[in-house]
This record gives sequence, C-alpha cells and structure tokens, in this order.
Amino acid sequence: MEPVAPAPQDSELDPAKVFHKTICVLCSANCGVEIRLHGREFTRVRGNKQHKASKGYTCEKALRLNHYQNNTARLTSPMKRLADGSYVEVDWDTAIADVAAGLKAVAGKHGGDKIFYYGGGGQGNHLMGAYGAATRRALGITLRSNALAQEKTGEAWVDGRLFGTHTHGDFHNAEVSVFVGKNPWQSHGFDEARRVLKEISGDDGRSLIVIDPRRSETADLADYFLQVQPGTDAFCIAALGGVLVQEDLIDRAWLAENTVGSDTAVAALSEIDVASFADRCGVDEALIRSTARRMGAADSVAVLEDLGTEMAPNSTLVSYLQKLLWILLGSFAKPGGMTTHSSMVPLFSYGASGKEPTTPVTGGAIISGLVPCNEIADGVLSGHPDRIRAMLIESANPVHSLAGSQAFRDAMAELDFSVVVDVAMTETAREASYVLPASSQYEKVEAAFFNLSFPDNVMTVRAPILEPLDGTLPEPEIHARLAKALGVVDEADLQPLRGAAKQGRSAFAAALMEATAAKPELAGLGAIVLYETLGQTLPKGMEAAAVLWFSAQQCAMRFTEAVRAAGFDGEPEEMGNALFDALLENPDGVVFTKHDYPQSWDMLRTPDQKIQVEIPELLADLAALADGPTDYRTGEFPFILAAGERRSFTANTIMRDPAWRKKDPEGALRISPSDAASVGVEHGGRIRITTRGGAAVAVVEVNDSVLDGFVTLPNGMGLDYSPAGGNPEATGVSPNELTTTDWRDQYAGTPWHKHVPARLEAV
Ligand SMILES: Nc1nc2c(c(=O)[nH]1)N[C@H]1C(S)=C(S)[C@@H](COP(=O)(O)OP(=O)(O)OC[C@H]3O[C@@H](n4cnc5c(=O)[nH]c(N)nc54)[C@H](O)[C@@H]3O)O[C@H]1N2
Ligand SMILES: Nc1nc2c(c(=O)[nH]1)N[C@H]1C(S)=C(S)[C@@H](COP(=O)(O)OP(=O)(O)OC[C@H]3O[C@@H](n4cnc5c(=O)[nH]c(N)nc54)[C@H](O)[C@@H]3O)O[C@H]1N2
Ligand code: SF4
Ligand SMILES: [Mo]
Repeated sequence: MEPVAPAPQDSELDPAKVFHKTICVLCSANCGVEIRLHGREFTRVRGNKQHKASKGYTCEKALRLNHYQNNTARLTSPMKRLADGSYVEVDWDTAIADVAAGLKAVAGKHGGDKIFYYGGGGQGNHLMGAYGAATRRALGITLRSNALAQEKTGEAWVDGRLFGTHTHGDFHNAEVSVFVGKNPWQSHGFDEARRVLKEISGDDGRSLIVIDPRRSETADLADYFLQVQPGTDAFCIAALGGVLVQEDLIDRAWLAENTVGSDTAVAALSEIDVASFADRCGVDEALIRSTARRMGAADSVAVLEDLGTEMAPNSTLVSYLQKLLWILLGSFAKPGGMTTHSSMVPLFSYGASGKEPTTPVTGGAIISGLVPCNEIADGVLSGHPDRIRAMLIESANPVHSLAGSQAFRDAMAELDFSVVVDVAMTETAREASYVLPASSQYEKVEAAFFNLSFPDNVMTVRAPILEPLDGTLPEPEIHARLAKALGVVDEADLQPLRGAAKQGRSAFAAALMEATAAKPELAGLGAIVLYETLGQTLPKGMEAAAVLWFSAQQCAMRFTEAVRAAGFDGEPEEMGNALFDALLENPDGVVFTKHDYPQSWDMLRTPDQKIQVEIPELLADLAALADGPTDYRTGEFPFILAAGERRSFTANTIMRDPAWRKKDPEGALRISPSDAASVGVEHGGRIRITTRGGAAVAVVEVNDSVLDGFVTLPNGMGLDYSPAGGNPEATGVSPNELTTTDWRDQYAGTPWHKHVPARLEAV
C-alpha cells in the first residue's frame, strides 16, 4: 500500500515554495526536474526523484534554466520585415493572414513542393513537429529537414540496411561500454550518464573504452583510452575488428543463426593489416589488441557513436564498422548489449534497400525523409528552376547551426518568402520575412520523442508551469490558425467531432474514422483536427497533447504485448486510451512499454528478422581504406579544428544569455601546450583561426587533453544578445562562420565539422 501523504505544512501552501514538475530541455536526456517559481522567475531547480527515467539525476545545466525562460531575447510580438530590412511589430491576426498569403502565393506560383520546412523541435519540444506536419500537407510541402540530417542520417542509413530500425546500447548493464567520438560525461545521450560512467569506472568487472583524439572527461574514466589521430577512426575500428576476426574472438555459431551475409564482413576483416592500421590511426598496436580482447571476452558490449565520428571523414563507414564489432560478438538482444526499442513517435524512418530518393536540385540522398542539411543553401543558391522559393522554419537556428552560416543567410535572402517560429530573435529570424513568437517550453504542454530506452521505455508529457508570455502563442495554436487562414479546415468538419469527443474516446475514434473516410484530406491534417476537437475536452493548457492520443493508439497497436506488460489492459484501442490518460496524468513520466530482451528481435524490420550484415558499398570502402588518406592537413592549414565541442556550459543555441555560463565565458579554443608554444600564444591570450570558410578570433585555453595538431572550439557560441535592450553583441566564435557546405560525407551529406583544416596565428 502507498504511504498516506502527510498533511501539507503551511509553508508548502505558499506558492513560492511549491515545486512544479517538468523536464530539462537542454539535452536529449530530458531529465525530470522540479521548479520553484517567484512570479515568472525560476528561483530553484532540482532533480525530480520520482521521475521514472532520471530518478532525481541532473547535471549543472538544468539548475540555470531560468536563463532560457527569462531573458531579453524573448519575442513578444509577431515581427514583419520591411523593405529596408528592419522589423515592425504587427498583431497576430495580421501576421497569420500575411504568412498564410505569403506561403500560398509561393505555392500558387511555383508549387507547394518549392516550400521547404526546416526544424520542428529541439531537445525538449517535439509536439510541434506533428502540427508542422499538418501545415506541410495543407500547403503541399514535400521537402523538409532538421538537425538529424547533419549528424545521424549516416548512422540511420546503416541501421536501415542492417536492422531496418534504430538500435541503442544498454550502458546501465553493459560489461563493456564503448564510446566512439562521444563524450557522455558532458553530452549525456542516456539516462544518468555521469552516475553510470562512475559506476562502470569503479567496477573491476566492467570496462570503459573511449576512442577520441581528446582525453575527454569520459576518457579520463576509461580503462582503455584509444587516443586516435583526428579523422582516423575507420582505421582504428577496422583494426579492432581485424583482431576480433583474426584471433577468432567472434561468435560464429550466433552469427550463423541470427545473421545473413556475415561471411563477407568476416572475410574483409580477416584481411586487415592490424599493425599498419594501428600505425595509421596513431594508436599503439598492443593497446588495440588488448582492447579487442577485452571486448571479445565480455558477456555484453554496448557501443555509442556520436558527433566525433559522425562529423568526420569516413563517417558512414565508421557507423558500419562499429556496428560490425558488436554484431560479430553477438552482443544483441541481451542485457548489457545492443537492442532495438519501441517508440511513441519514431524519430527516424528506415529504408532497408539503401536506395533512398534524392533531392530534386542537388541530388543528395533523402535519408529518413530528410534533405541533407549541407545541401539546403546550395540548392536555393543554384539558380535551378526547381529550387526552393520559400521556407518555414521552427525551433531551429540553421543560420547558426548549419555548415556555412553565410551561405544560409544568402539563401534566405534569395527566397520569395520565409517564416521563422521561435521564442527568440535568432540569427535565422533576422533573415526572415516574418517571425512568429512561440510560447516557451514551460508555457505550453510539450513532450520529447527521444524515447530510446529498453527494456522499459519512458515518455513524459509535461503540463505548462506558466501562462504564455504576453504576445506569444504555442505552436499548435499557430498552426491551427494558419490552417484556418489557408482555408483547409472547415467548421462543418470539426463540429461533429467535437460532439463525439464529449461523449468519450471510443465515440470520438468512430467519428474520426467516419470523417476521414468521407474526407481523406482530414487525415493529413490529423494533428490540427485532434487539437480542435479532442483537445477541447482536455484540461486547460493540455489541449495540444491531443495529438498524442493518436500516437498512443498507434503505439498500443504496434507494441501491443509490451504496452500490456507495462500495465495497460484490454484491446489495443482501450490500451491506447488508457496509455493516453496515463501520459496526461503523470508528470513523473510513464513506462509505456516493457519488453524482455529477446523481444528485441521482434522489432527488426528485415527479411526473416535476421541482421543483414553485408553492405557492399561500405565493404568496398573498407577494402579501399588501406590506400585512403589519414590526414587532411596542408601547409596552408596545418591544424585540424573540431568546430563544436560539448562542454559544461554549452546547450546548442537554446541559451542565448551569456550570463548563464559559470565557466569558459567566451568559449575558448583548446590547444596543446606545444602547439601553443609554436604558435606563440599563452593561456588566456587571443588567437586567430582561419579556415577555407572564414576567420575568427578566440580566447586561448592551453590544455594538455588535446593531441598536438588538433584544436577544439565549443558549439553554440557567438549568439547575439543584448543584456539591457540596445544593440546585440555576440560572445565567442560562431563555429559555422568557419565551415563550408562542401566538406561532407559522401553517403549522407553530413558535415565534417570535427575535421576542419585550419591555420592559427597569435593576435
Ligand atoms: N553540454 C551539452 N550537451 C549536449 C549538447 C550541448 O550543446 N551541450 N548537445 C546535444 C546534442 S544536439 C548532441 S548531437 C550531442 C553530441 O554529443 P557528443 O558527440 O558527445 O559531443 P561533441 O563534444 O561534439 O563530440 C564528442 C567527442 O568527439 C571527439 N572528437 C573530435 N574529433 C574526433 C575524431 O576524429 N574521432 C573521434 N573518435 N572523436 C573525435 C571530441 O573530442 C569530443 O570529445 O550532445 C548533446 N548534449
Ligand atoms: N559547427 C558545428 N555546428 C553544429 C554542431 C557542431 O557540433 N558543430 N552541432 C550540430 C547539432 S548536433 C545540432 S543538434 C544542431 C542544433 O541546432 P538547431 O537544430 O538549429 O537547434 P538549437 O540550437 O537547439 O536551436 C533551437 C532553437 O529553438 C528555439 N526554441 C527554444 N524553445 C522553443 C520553443 O518552445 N518553440 C520554438 N518555436 N522555438 C524554440 C531556440 O531559441 C533556438 O533558436 O547544431 C548543429 N550545428
Ligand atoms: S542538460 Fe541534459 S543531462 Fe543535464 S539536466 Fe538537462 S537534460 Fe539532464
Ligand atoms: Mo545534435
């Protein structure tokens, strides 16, 4: 029995002492937090111990969330750009009418497929993505993208071929955890990352392997630290695979039973010259051998790659090679290994053929429905008759976050019309025809779809803890108003559904079925229809969660057994309704699926539900690797710059107020002591960084964690901010003023931001 709650003390009734449950929106871990308010200020933030996934864990960043909620960059009125480039405030009715007219004019003249949709959610806000999808259908928009297409699409392409779905590691239980170009101490990527890393590090029976050219905070805890030369991971991981195969540490019986085509991969790795590859990546051969043997001896191995390799040479090949390691060891569908997982709303879609559609103008592969980010500006600037003519951008700052900031600015200037939906007047907003101010993530109902956990998967829907800031609207309301102004939803369609919603969920489901059968366009507008009908029966402030009713239904249909195991009974429709209600009622999050490990096989979407190990294109690349380059430095650019490192006070571009940073206020360039000496700079001094893309001056941090010849700059810096009104000023280096769109992976088009050849000079 639950203990009876003690009667509230007087102090707990004081509104200033109440803690409101929500989540942290600064990274994909989305830790549960509790926030105390004084007026609209966050006066205290602490971890929510009851949260189903994070259990009270946070990092230092969450404690400073007030800088996100309350800052002088918040927009409080729609802004319209005038001919001279300045902006005037306009009222919402005018703004919605103008935006609908502007987009409709482009659709009418050039076709809706010449309007591009970018963004649709950040680290904590994904509901708008569903509403944005409705607006896309209303306008006939076909091309879209978001940040995933500048980091994860190469891996998604590989996952699609191997598994037909996404895979994730069970680091909480893994005997051996491997991080490739990933620094979870700073960047997280799984629940309670620092606690788990310390636990692994303190346990003699478990091992931590880190592959990184910088001795990162994670590498500091590692049992095996492979300090590769930047951009040479393919050699390092191929060498690890070579040892596994050549010393026969792989699980051949398991491979025979569970995979197709592993022979070709095994044959390729048996040819690897381990000594030569070790030499080429700069890691001692003995260390590579002992690392591979440790992996080979383990009951479970889990691997996580991230930007360090996804944004560097051979990125898609590295995704494949790291997956080969744990496939060859049979570390799948068991505790501590790799697994598939359920999802409330999948972040990716997977093509198992590898034959992706391509972009009309620039020809890159559209993986998971996303245009390669590096091609967006190039396409607009191509002059091609089929180029994009308008953009709708929400919850993203591509001028700042995509390769080649100037190219994206130029592209936006080329457009006939552009709209940015954001909480702040960002670098991207400053280039738009129209800027629409959104309510913040603490002023509306929201949810994130980073639900990757296995065997138990958790989803958190959060209620607003504040009223919308005056002048702002939540995105669902913006999209609903746009749909009306575009004339795509009709009161006559909505009325019967509203009536049915009042009678209950099953009456609503039946009425919705009938309505969409009679008028199929309504299905495409799903989110908006749900918001306008079912949403109106939900508690005040929760209306926009209506779209999750559909997601809960889909989830119950797709993962019926696992949703039932999580405690939801009945037929799938009933289970979906119960799940939806649970999501609305539980600020601590809901375990929506419970699996057992072998069920990981059931979620594979491959023939015979076997892992399809052979990817001929990438095996050809592996064969050619021995003759491939390891170094892109030149006489003109003798250093490699990693442009965009995660540090204790970086959070993409979510935090604009530089005062939020307690350390590293300007975002220093990290450089090794001997490089600092040869360039002639001192700790705290200034250094000019020049690349093919541009030049910038940074403050210097002499730091022995980086290899000689390798320097790093943080991400998310260089944002305009004006502390007390007046002129905006930028702090630190905006990394994409130094990058170019052409420096990218051949399969996925993802940028090589971690590998930018650079020249350094003392200032
Ligand atoms: N604090 C903080 N956390 C964040 C974010 C944030 O902005 N700040 N952003 C979130 C987002 S959107 C993402 S995608 C993740 C990213 O998370 P990570 O990928 O972990 O972050 P990075 O620091 O960009 O890169 C990871 C590591 O790659 C290494 N690296 C650089 N070049 C190479 C190379 O050639 N080979 C190898 N093996 N490693 C290399 C770097 O030294 C660094 O330690 O972080 C998320 N979490
Ligand atoms: N050189 C270099 N570039 C990089 C990286 C790198 O390592 N190096 N990292 C890349 C990675 S991995 C990522 S994920 C991207 C991230 O870059 P983006 O995808 O552009 O996303 P964010 O920086 O998270 O910006 C989110 C935007 O959402 C706004 N926002 C916040 N809350 C709300 C809201 O409730 N509603 C709306 N409408 N807007 C809101 C913020 O003000 C901000 O403008 O950056 C990438 N860029
Ligand atoms: S930044 Fe990430 S890890 Fe830190 S508290 Fe927020 S969600 Fe959790
Ligand atoms: Mo990211």
